[in-house]
Amino acid sequence: MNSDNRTHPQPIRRIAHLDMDAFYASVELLRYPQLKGLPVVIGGGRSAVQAALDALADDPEAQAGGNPRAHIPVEAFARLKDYVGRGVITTATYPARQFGIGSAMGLMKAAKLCPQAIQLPVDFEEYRRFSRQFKQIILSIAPQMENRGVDEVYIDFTEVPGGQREGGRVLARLIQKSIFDATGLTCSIGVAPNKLLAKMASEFNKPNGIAIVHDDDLQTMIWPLACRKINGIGPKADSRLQSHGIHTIGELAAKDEQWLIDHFGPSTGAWMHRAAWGRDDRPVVTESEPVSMSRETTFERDLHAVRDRAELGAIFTRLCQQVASDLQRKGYVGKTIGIKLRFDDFKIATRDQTLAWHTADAKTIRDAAGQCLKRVPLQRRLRLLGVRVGSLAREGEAPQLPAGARHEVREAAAPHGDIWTGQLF
Ligand code: TTP
Ligand code: MG
Ligand code: MG
Repeated sequence: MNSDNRTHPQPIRRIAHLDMDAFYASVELLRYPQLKGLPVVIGGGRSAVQAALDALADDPEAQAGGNPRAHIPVEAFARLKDYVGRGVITTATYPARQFGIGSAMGLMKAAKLCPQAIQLPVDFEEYRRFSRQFKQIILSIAPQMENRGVDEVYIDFTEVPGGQREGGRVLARLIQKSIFDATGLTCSIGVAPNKLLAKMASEFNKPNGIAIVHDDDLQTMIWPLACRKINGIGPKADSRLQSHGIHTIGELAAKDEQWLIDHFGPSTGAWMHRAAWGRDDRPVVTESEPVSMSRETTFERDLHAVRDRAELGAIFTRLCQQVASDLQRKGYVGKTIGIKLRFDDFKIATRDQTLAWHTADAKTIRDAAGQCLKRVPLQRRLRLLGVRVGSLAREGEAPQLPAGARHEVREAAAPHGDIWTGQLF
């Protein structure tokens, strides 16, 4: 395949898959550089770190550098051999992996393989922070990016300047270097004609590697791999394929499409055939930052504000809890709390109010939404109730309510938020 764009009226589709190396562990090593090169696993709740940090509180040298954690002696960290409990490993450093340790393994089982490995507890907040940071860097270079979880993304290189040079290697190198320079973290990138092949390619040269796959590399680079390497073929499908003597992607590709359809059904069978031949048209789906999050529900029967007060109140509270948990799960806080009502004549009313601080707290949202509700005339029966939180900011990037303080939810003086418009939702 021609990797140069000049002779083609349409640029060749080049899709990258980027995956961070030993992500949780690598983030931890940034603040514990003394653990570099050692077997380290992340998982289990307990931490020996706090006691060690307390011991350094009066050590001027440790406090001077801005990261006292870097001064904790290696001996002070918890070892796998001392672990008791049912905790599971989220990830392990590459030196730990040499002992056969990996994700999803019980810590006590791992202790048998490598008793001297250092154990650190998970700190999701820290991983999310670095996750946001590396994705921001990618977006500043290549705007067509699809989030695939905390440590990986797809990137459409097709139209990005330099995205076609050396099949994508030049741009991949630039992204790797930019992420490393800004964060100290390494990643691996696969660039291929589509997402399916890019996902496989990003594993080829892990860690800190780049792999380039073109259409005509299918036979040499993809077909020798185990079927499990296809994202979507899990252990169950794999063992069924094995029972038919199909172990590699090449063996899968050699099967008749109809045979696969007969054995795995029309949709899975046809998909397996396409995948084995390296075909995949799925676009890279970019997402913009949400401006608001809302939950609404249509009642099974129309409810009356007074006669069905208890039922309405319970539904209202649940909606607020759901929005709050949506916000918390996705890492957002919001400042404008709004409600939407639909009456039995299908007319819609909305009200909102803006708080002094951002929040993702269910009770605060419930209080503010309750104030909004008081501003709506409620003579008619209700068909629908909705709660919305807008003016969103990333958690940690908006001014937070001082610890211990309570949100002031105002009794709003003048109604604001037009009645009969649904545009807030
Ligand atoms: P992965 O990208 O699968 O693994 P990794 O980044 O640790 O290592 P690799 O270099 O092979 O990519 O997962 C990303 C993070 O997700 C990982 O650091 C920890 C977490 N995770 C779990 O919590 N449980 C799991 O079973 C897996 C696979 C990952
Ligand atoms: Mg990873
Ligand atoms: Mg990953």
